[in-house]
Amino acid sequence: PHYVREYTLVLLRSQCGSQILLGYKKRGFGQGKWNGFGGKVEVGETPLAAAIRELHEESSLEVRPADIRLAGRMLFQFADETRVFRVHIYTGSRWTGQPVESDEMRPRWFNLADIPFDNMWPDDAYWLPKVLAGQSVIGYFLYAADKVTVLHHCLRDLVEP
Ligand code: 6U4
Ligand code: NA
Ligand code: NA
Repeated sequence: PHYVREYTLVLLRSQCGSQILLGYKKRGFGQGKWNGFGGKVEVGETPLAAAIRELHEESSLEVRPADIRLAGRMLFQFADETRVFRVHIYTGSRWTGQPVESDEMRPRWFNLADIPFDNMWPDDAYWLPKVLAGQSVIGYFLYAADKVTVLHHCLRDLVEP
């Protein structure tokens, strides 16, 4: 049987909008890739609270709940695994503090024209441009066991009531 695990992912935009903050994942799942900041939602925790906590643990930055918005909810699966990743994606452009390297992540600002898609999860190339354009998305990606090949995907605009 398949089981769902809840995760978060935070993508911060510079105030002028021309850059995004990514982290180089130094260990664990997605090691060696650039990604937003995030991790597992803990028992009894809301996805929003988890997103704020993980951003702080991995980058030292602090954001207020009112300063990040839901930008997407995605399901990711691998053909050879029973685990389903349900990832709640948030964006924001207000925070306090300076990004600091952690055990898990090395933060770096990227110009929107220079996002390192070749060193990111391949699904990011599908949905991140939409999120950066201000859309919210909902989608599903099924990867082959190689964790590179996208076998199936479905991506739609998300409208929350
Ligand atoms: P620990 O706490 O060490 O067990 P770990 O297994 O390292 O956790 P963690 O906490 O870094 O995983 O969480 C995985 C992160 O990867 C979350 O921010 C969600 C994100 N993620 C998972 N699948 C993704 C995908 N296909 N595309 C993407 N981000 C993904 O852009
Ligand atoms: Na993490
Ligand atoms: Na984690």
